[in-house]
Amino acid sequence: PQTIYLKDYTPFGFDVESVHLTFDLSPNATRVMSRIAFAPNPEATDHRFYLHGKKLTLIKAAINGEPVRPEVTDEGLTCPVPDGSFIWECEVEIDPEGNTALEGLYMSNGMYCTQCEAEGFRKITYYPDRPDVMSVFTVEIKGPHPVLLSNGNPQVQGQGHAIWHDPWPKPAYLFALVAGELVAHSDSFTTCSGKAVDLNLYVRPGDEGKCAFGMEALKKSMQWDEEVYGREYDLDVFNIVAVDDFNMGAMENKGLNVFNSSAVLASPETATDGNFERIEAIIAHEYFHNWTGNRITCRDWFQLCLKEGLTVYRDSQFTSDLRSAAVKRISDVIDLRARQFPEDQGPLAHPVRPESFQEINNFYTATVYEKGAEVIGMLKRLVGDADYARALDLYFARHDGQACTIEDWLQVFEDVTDRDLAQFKRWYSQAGTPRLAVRDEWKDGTYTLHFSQSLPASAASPDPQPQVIPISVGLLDPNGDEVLPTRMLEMTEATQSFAFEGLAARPVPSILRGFSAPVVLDRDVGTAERAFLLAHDTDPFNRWEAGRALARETLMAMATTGAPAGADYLDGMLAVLRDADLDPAYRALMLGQPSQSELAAALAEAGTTPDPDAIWQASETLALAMAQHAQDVLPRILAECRVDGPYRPDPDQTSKRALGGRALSLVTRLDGGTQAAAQYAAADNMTLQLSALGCLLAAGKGSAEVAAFYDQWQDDRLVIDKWFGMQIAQAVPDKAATIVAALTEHADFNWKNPNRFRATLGALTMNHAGFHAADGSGYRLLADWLIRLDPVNPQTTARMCSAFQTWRRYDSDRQSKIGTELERIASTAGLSPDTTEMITRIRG
Ligand code: HT7
Ligand code: ZN
Repeated sequence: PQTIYLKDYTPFGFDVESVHLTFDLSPNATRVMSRIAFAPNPEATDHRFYLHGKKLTLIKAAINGEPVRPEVTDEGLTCPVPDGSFIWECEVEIDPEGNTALEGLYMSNGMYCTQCEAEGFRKITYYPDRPDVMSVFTVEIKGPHPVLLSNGNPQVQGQGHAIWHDPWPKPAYLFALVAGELVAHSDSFTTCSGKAVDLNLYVRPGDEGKCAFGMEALKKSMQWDEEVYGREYDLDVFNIVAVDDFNMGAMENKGLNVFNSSAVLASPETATDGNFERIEAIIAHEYFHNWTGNRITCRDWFQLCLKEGLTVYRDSQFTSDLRSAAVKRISDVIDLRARQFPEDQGPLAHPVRPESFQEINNFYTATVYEKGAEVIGMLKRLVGDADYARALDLYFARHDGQACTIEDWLQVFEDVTDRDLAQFKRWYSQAGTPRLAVRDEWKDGTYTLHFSQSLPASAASPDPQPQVIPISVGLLDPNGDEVLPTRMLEMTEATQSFAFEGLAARPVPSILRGFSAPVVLDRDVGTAERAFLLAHDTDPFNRWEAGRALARETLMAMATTGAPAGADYLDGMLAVLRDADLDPAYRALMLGQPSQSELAAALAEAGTTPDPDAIWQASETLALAMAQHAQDVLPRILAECRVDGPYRPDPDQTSKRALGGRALSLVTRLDGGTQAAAQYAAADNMTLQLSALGCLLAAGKGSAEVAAFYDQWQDDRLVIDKWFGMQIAQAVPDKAATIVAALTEHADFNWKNPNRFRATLGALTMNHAGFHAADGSGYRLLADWLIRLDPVNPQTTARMCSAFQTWRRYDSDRQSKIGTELERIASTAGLSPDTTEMITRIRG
C-alpha cells in the first residue's frame, strides 16, 4: 500500500466548473453518465489530467463530444486533454447490490444509498475525488422508486424521474443519492431571515412512529446554530434518510444527511434514554456540518480535524446548553479516556492532524474527533468567549466556499487576538497525551503550584516540545470554602510555577477544573484530600474526579493485594447518594465505577501487569460493598427516581431513570433480582426494560426474560441488536466467548450488517475480562470473525482491530496469544489495505 504525506500536497490541475450526473438505477448494472466542465486551474503547476475511479466498468468516454480511449488502471484513468476548458463525458456501469463494503452506491434492504466520505465517490464515476475540488452538481435519477433523492433543491419530481440541483459548490465526498420505497415524516422550519425550509425524515414503511424525536432535534439544532453561531440554513429542503446498513453513525451530505437507523429512529418502547441523547447529538452534529465541513470544507484529508474537531466541539456545546453541562463534560471525559487516551498512548498514536496515512478511513479516530474537539475547547479557554465568537465570525466570512487548512483556522484567531499561536499549534502536530506533574509548596501565606509537563517521545513525535496548557485552578480553605474562584493559568514552559499570595491557611487545590486540558495529571494526593474534594469542591467536574480517583485507587488495591473496599470511597459515595440537592444524573455518574479497561491502563501505568480476572473480581466486590453500605438509603432513592406520567426523554426524567438504574443494580446485589424482575414485568419503556434485564443477567438470572424479550421484539432490528449486546455485556468472563460463539449461530446474526456485527463482536471486545480470557478464546473468536468480515466490509473490520491496540499491557502469555492472532490476520491472503494498515501499526 502507498503512503500519502501531508507535505506532498499539490492542487489539482483543473477546476471543475459544473457536474451533471445521470443515474439509470438497476441493482447489478446501474449506469452513471457524467458531463463535467473542466478548466485549467491557474493555481496549479501540474496540469496532467487524472481522474480517480475504482470498481467501475467504463462504457465510453468523450472530450468535447469526440470519443476518447483513456488509459485505465484499478485506481483511475488518464487521457490527453486539449489546452483550455473542455467538457468531459463518460458512462460507467456499477454494481450496487454487489457492493457490500457500503462505500460508493450500494443497496440496503432494497433501497439505494450512497456513502462517499472519504473516497467513495470514485466508486460511482471517474472524478477528481479530493475535497479541494468543489463544484456545483445537477443530478438526474431514473428508477422505478417512489422516492428519488439527491443533494440541494428538487427541480423535477415525477414518476420514475427526478432532477436535483445543488447551488452550493461542494466536494464529491458530500454527494448523495437515495432511492427506494420510503415514507416521509415531514415538518418545516422558518429561518431567522424568514425563509421556509421543508424538513423530511425518510424511513422504511413501519418506522414512521420512530421519527418525531429526530425531527424535533433537527429543529432545535437549526435554531441553536442561528442563535449561538449566527448560521442560517441555505437550501429550500433538508432531508434525512435512515438506512440499516451503514458503517458509521451518520453522514452530513449537503441537504441530504444519511443516517444509520440506530442514530435517528427512536420510540419510548424501543429506545433507551441513552439512545435518545445520542440521536439528539448526532442529528445536531450532522446539521452543524452544514457550515463547519460543507460551506467551509477541508483542503485535504490531513485537515479532517478542521471539520470534525470543530463540529464535535459545537455539538457538545449544544448538548450542554440543552441538558446538564456538568454531566455532558464528565461523560465526554469518560469517553475521551476510554477511547482516545489508549489510542494516544499506544501503537496507533497519531497527531490530531496526521502527517501521513495509507487508508484515510483508518483516521476517523477518537484523536481526530474527540481530541480535536478538546483542542478547540482549549483555544476558546485561552482567548475567551468574546474573541472566540469574533474569530468564528471571521472564519465564516473569510473562508465561506473554500477548502481550508488548520493554518487558515489558526490565522483567524491570530488576526482577532494578536496572539502568536505557533506553540499552541503543537496540539495539532504532536501525538501523545501530555503528563502534567504538580507539586505544591506553602510558605508565609503564599501557596505555590509547581508544574512540569512532559510528552513521551513516540514514533509519531520523536522530539516532543512543550505545549500551551490551560490549567483551570481553584483553591479551597480547610473548611471547604472557596478562597480562590476558578482562575486559568497558562502554562507554556516545560516547568512553570504559579504563586497565590495572602492566604490565611494552606489551601486545598482543585486543579484542572472542568478538565481544562486533555492531559494526565500526576499529583501525590492522599485519600483524605480526595475525600475532602469529593465533599466540598465547587467545580462539578473535579468533585466527580475526586470520587473517580478514590474508586480507582481502591479498586487497584483490591485487584492487586486483595485489600477491602476503601472506607473513604464508600462513605463519600453514600454522602453523594444521599444529597438530594444534587442532580440525579450527576449522582448516577458519581456512582459509576471506572471501567475495567481503565483500571488495566492505570495498573499498567503504575508498573503492574493487569490481571483482567482480578480486576473483574475487584469491581464485583466493590459493587457489593457499595450496595451493602448504602442498603438503608437505596429504597428511598428508588422511590425518588420513580417517574409518573408518560415517558419523555427530557433531562428531568432521564436523570431520574439514570440514578434509578444505578440504584437498581445495587439493590439486585442484595435481593438477587426480585425488584429487577418486578421492574422488567412492569416496564412500559425500553430504558426500564433493558436496565432491569441487565441487572437480572448480572445476577445470573433472567433466562426467562431473555427469551421473552426476544419474542416481544424479534421484528425490531434495533431492539434485537440490544438483545445480542446485553447478553454479551453481562456475560461472566469465562463464558463470554462461548456465549458470543453461540449467538453467532443464531438465525438473526446477520454478520454483514455492521450494527449486528458490532452488537455481537464489538460487545465482546467491551467485556474486558471476557475478551481477555486467559485461554485466548476471546482473541481467537474475534480474529476468526475479522478474517471473515474483511473481504466483505474492510472499513468495519479495520476499525474493530483497535480492540488489540492495548495488547502490550498484558502478561506475556496473553501477549503471545494476541500476537498469534495478529499474525494470523496479517497473513490472510488478500487482506484489505485497511486491515493490513491497522494490524501492521498495532504490531509495531
Ligand atoms: N463525516 C462523517 C464521517 C464518515 C463516515 C460516515 C458514515 C460512513 C462512513 C464514513 N466515513 C467517514 C460522519 C461525521 O463525522 O459526521
Ligand atoms: Zn462529523
